[in-house]
Amino acid sequence: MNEPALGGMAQTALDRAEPILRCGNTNCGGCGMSVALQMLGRAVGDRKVQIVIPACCAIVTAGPFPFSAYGAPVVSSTFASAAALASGMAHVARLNGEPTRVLCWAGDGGTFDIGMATVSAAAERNEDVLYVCYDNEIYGNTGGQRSGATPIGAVTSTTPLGKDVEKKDVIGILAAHRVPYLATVSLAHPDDLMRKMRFALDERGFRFLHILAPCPTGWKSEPADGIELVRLAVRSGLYPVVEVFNGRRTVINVKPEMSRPALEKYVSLQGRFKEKGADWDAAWEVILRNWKDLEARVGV
Ligand SMILES: Cc1ncc(C[n+]2csc(CCOP(=O)(O)OP(=O)(O)O)c2C)c(N)n1
Ligand code: SF4
Repeated sequence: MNEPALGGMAQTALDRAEPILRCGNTNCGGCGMSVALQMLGRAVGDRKVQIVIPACCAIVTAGPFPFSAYGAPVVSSTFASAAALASGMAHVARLNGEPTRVLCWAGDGGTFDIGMATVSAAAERNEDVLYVCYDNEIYGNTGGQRSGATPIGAVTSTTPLGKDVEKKDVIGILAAHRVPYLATVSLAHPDDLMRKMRFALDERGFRFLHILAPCPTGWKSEPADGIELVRLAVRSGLYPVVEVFNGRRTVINVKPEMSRPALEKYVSLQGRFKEKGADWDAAWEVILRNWKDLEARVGV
């Protein structure tokens, strides 16, 4: 069976018996997390995986027992304990001599905020876990409250006038733990995405992937615009596509155009920035400052 065409990505045989995300799931149309799960299934291929999912949209995706929308074993965890649970499962797999790779698949609320203590602890101990955060920049599953990942200016159900503090630098936080591998992943750059997912699946120790995951429901955007939104976020410089090895060596994988019109289009395609009217100068300043920090890390 051949994979359907996927952007510019080379077509390869689908060697996994069934996708990680099966059809018939309940995710909203145009959900970026769904796209990311489909890509994960392709990256996993015939590797054996176990997935820990804390409270978030992705655990609702699993559906009611005895049915599941997942084509891999999934353990549902509390918000705060996903990384701790996955650490234990990875040790059991190692002690049993199994080749199983253990993953966490968590939202930004469960990563940037409520799960951060166990993420930090697992990263510090360098547990053999791949932690993936799909970041829809809100607590999507419970009505779209703001999280530490919500960008400044975005209207959420708890920031009706727009959030007034900046998004947390989760890559900086994880880099400070000196984990073997961490990367940001763009759904609009499938070759880079697939390479990173496969590398992260096979690498040992704590690995962290961050995926910007458009959420039409929370972002008040058209379901069909999700990938274009990610492309605009990358082009504008808002979403740097990078990887960091051992917390020290940072590589920029996609050179952005640093395009202010791309930022303006990114914002105008979403309803969540409309409340206050966008402060273009402030938004642009944040992007330029973040890039200066990033280039200092890279040593440019
Ligand atoms: C300790 C705790 N507080 C609150 C909740 C309710 N809750 C379940 S899912 C969720 C939102 C999760 O947000 P996020 O991690 O960003 O994932 P998303 O829903 O956006 O996919 C909340 C607040 C909970 N299950 N446990
Ligand atoms: S609320 Fe957002 S993240 Fe959750 S299933 Fe819907 S589109 Fe996906």
